[in-house]
Amino acid sequence: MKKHTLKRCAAVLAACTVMASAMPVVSMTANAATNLISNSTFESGTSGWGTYKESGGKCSLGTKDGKLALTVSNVGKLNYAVQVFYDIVPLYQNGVYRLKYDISCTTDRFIEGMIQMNGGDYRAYTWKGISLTSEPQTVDYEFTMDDETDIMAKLVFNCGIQEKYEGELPEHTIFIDNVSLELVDDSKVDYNSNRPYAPSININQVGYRPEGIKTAVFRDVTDQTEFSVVNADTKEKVFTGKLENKKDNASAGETNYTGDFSSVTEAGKYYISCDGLDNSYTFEIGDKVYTNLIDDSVRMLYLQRCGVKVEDSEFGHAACHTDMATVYGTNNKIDVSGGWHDAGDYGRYVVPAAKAVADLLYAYQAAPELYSDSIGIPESGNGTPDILDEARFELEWMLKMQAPDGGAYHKVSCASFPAYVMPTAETAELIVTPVSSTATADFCASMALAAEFYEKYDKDFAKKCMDAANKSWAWLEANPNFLFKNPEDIVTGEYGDMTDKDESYWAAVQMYRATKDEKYLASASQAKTGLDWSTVGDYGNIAILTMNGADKASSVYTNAKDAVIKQADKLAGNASSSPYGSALTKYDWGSNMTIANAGIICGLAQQLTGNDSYSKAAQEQLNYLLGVNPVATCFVSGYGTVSPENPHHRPSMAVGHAMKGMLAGGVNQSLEDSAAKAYCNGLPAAKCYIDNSESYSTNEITIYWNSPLTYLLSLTDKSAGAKNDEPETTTTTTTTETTTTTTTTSETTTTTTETTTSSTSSSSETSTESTTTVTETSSTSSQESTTTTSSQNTPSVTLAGDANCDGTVSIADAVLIMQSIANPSKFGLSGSDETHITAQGSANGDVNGNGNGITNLDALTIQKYMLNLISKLPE
Ligand code: 9MR
Ligand code: 9MR
Ligand code: ZN
Repeated sequence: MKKHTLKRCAAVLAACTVMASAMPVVSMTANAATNLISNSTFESGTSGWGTYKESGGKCSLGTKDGKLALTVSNVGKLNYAVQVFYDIVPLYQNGVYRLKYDISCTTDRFIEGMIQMNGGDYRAYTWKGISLTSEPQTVDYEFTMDDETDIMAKLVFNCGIQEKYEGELPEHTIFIDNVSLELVDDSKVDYNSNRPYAPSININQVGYRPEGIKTAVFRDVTDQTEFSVVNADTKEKVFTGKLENKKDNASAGETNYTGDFSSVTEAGKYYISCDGLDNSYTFEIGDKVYTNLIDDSVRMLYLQRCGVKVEDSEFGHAACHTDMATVYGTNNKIDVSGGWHDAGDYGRYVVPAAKAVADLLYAYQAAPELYSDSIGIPESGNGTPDILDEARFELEWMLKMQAPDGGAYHKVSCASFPAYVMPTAETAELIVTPVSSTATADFCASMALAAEFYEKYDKDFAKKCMDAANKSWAWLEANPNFLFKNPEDIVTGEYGDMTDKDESYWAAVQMYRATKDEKYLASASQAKTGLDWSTVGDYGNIAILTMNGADKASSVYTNAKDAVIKQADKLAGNASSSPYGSALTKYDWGSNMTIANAGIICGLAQQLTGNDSYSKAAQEQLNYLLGVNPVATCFVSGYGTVSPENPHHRPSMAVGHAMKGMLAGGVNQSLEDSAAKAYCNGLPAAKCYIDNSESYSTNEITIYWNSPLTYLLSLTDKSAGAKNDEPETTTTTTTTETTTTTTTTSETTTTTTETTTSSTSSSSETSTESTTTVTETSSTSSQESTTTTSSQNTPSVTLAGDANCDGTVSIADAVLIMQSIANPSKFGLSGSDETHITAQGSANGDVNGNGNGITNLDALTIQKYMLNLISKLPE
């Protein structure tokens, strides 16, 4: 074949096999004939390479004599039961590639080498069967990428069982070296063919309430100064305004202008025009623009129901996950059927469930008239608003998750995530994991809240909830700081935590609200914050601030109010300096929840003060979610012009298109999955989102991302708060304290604001919380003094017994000590991952008085201390 000269173009646009219009523009450098495999000679280890095992396959990966060495001890039951792979190679349609590698094996055997789709039908774009011997052979050939461009393909060697061989292979090692993949001819590549459309004018694609804040965001502006709002039916210009607020927006990598058209209030369909730029997508103004969205955002939860038959023309299914579940580490089987599937997976977890339920109940409380009894669930028409019926479905399951002693089991799921199948096809054993104090406190708070809401509709159920709340409160008092970590053999969602102080605060205030008994407030002297699943203090604040007849002079009320307003000042400040109105300055996994949470805090601040700048910020968060964002996406599936079509959601993936009404996780600057790494590499932080079903870190959906959307839709409605206590007449000043360093997910006390360390991506679920001021200050300062004064290997004790250095002594410290002994590679002193015990922790943990380092006796001593068998540490 005649070679064409390579184009000299340096920067090209990545094409995309999915959803061209919603894909962010990705620029990549396609250097002629460079090796697309970064670690190809294995001089410095296996980095970039990994293994996959299933169906009995067993292997280990390392290097030997400068070669990649895969030792296969069991070929398993499938050709791909053992795989060694290199992830993320870009293949452009019509590109001619040269693939080359040296390969040999200690045993004669057959394997397959290929580059395949990572996901979907895992098709091979190129495939070679190779008979290996101990003599290294060089595989070297060219192929043309005939399929659509795939910039996240995977180079894979299938080393599982091969039909050609009968019987078992002995343990053997496969050596691979000098791997190279080059694009040798791109003359037929059309790098622009799938170029995503990035509109120059961004608006809320669902639309605006007549009285709502309406801001169009412009980019790609050259010399334009004016824009118009055009009636989409009559083409009449109804309003002309100025482009304002020019701003270099570093987080989005663009220069923006905004155009305010809030004064357009007449119902109708419109678009924005601006000479030289494409018109915006069409949007609506009207009183009812969010009616369907409000219904679908709740009905989506119905479609996530587990353990019962679900009726829907597309997503209906028979009852799933109905088997009895095994209590972890025992032979006990219990019935924990029911509840909602958490997300794109089918686990059911108490911690995020509590957030979801609280959002729904408070959403209902904030604007009851928005919630009908006719959204299309089995309970529609029963006289109870459907949002309450739906929340009750989850609460009934949560009740089953309460252990006989009052604690709440942390979660129920299979040991690992299933394939991309409908829920009924996940039939592996269900496992209920141990109780935790975070789950129990969240459970307690939800039940106390529920008791109040269902009293009017079903007294027996309300009583059942209150009894459960009381029992869990008693458990909590006896078992503080009983934190959860996934057991090693369970890899589904962890929802772990570093502290349960914010959960306990919420439970305490909610118990007070339910009982009016001030004894509960003894442990609620400082307000906490957070509407996340890991930080929930603001639910305690909401409990007191929206309580009927709350004593507004009480410290619990004023602390809560101060905490909310302080956060709202910060968030509204961020929003006003962002062209897109975003209250966030950092985008983590689930940032759309954090946006919605920010809107909720601002909405509450508006109710507390009557100050409309908070209401503006709240509405801007809603506008962001529905299209006013740098990726020009309405993040709710099935709404707006461009919305997620390929969510990481197993039912949608199994059916082949997106379920309606689901809020995607959204922008995540940490690139925590292969698709995000491939498509968002090099993009500005606020544009790291990809509508690809493999992108679970940007495009998954969850029950607790939809629920704050629902709450925000309530709080931004003009009816919101109408039935609540009147806002106070004196308007609180909203000057922002410039020293505030809180992030939206961090916990703060009302007296001192704490900076949270922001996490490396994958550990974000456990690291965004800080402990109380007192503890933190003391442990920080003493750690500092340790580094300067004490000898390097034996830090002086900061808190005897505090092996995990979280500022408190609890059973978790004993557990960590035992883990560090039983499993030193993961928890021992020699590693630096967050799972490992630190030198400081080891010093703190040596409490049995013999000073010889941590042993199981130290763990025992801590347990004795927890049980009050000894009165102080060290013993
Ligand atoms: O499908 C899983 C999703 O629900 C989780 O949020 C995500 C992170 O825990 O993991 C997904 O499962 C992936 C797993 O972690 C790694 N192998 C591929 C799985 C499917 O993408
Ligand atoms: O929402 C969770 C996010 O805050 C974490 O960063 C992430 C990684 O631990 O996990 C998310 O929760 C996932 C859960 O573990 C499994 N079900 C899907 C959830 C959403 O992706
Ligand atoms: Zn199920």
